[in-house]
Amino acid sequence: MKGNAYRWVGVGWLLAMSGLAGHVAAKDLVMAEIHPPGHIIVKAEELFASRLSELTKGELTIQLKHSAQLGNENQYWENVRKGAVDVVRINLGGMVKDIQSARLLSLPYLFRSRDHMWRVLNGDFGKRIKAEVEKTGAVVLAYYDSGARSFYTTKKPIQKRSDFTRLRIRVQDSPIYKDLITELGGTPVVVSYEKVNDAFRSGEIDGAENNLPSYVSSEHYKFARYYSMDEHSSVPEILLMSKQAWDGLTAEQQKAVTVAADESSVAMKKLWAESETQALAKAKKEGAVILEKHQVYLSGIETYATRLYSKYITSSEDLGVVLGILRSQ
Ligand code: BDP
Repeated sequence: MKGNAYRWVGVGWLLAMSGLAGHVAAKDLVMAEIHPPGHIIVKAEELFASRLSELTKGELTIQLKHSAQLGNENQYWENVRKGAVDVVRINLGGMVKDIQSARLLSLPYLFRSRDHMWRVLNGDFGKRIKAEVEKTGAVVLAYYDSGARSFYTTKKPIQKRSDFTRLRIRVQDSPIYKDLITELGGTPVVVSYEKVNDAFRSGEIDGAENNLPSYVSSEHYKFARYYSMDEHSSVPEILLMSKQAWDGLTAEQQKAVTVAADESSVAMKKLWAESETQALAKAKKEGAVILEKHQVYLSGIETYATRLYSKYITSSEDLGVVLGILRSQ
């Protein structure tokens, strides 16, 4: 009797082990995001997370730390390269100090439309960004839409270049944005995204710039109700995984990560226009004053903004690249 019992325990152990053979330990990947739930970017990330766990049958899950729980985007960019966080979504505008292709992409008035931007990202230029970023220790998973960024101000709308005089405008921590504001005649003030409302409240800034979904989701419209659609830049978002986390995945898991990221980007692209329309409607409903593109005297603004090209295009190769983008259909 006793002998039989031992045999059964032994068989059970063998069965359990055979079930485990070939089984890959589940991993919970930590992902950092500054936006709160409800923002279209977070919706895309939720989709990425659910598809990833579906495709890997629960082997890989994403723990999404939204609303800047893990700090600001500068820290995310640093930490993803160090392997201190597994996945981050940041704006390419924040990578300008380290990545030359991000610098070129941040040049004002480079793209004529979202379609134009996507064609460039899906072509050789997208490959160049990927290669440059991957040299720094992060793996590019996908790009997300970020629409066009425009200026918004507290006291009076921006309609022409001289309206920038004496205005302190919040910018991302990017030399290009700082130079842009200076060229336009204002004073740039670097403030991280999650502190912009405080900066408005304390009077440290008179304006900022962003796309419509972020303008509304961040509630900047409560402080700066004049939104002038000058659409000076279209810098996409980028989804990155640390090289360390990536190398710890099996080839199958890496494939699943790529597929899930790609699907979330495609889905988000479809939802983007709708999210802009909704943000615009909400801004208007809340009393924001929207100046359409034709109400802004763009030629003056553009002339000064595009002076940055001579500073940031530093080689004949890059000149060729930028001219190629400007001329492309
Ligand atoms: C938002 C981007 C975010 C940027 C933020 C900003 O999604 O990545 O950091 O603007 O202006 O639209 O800092």
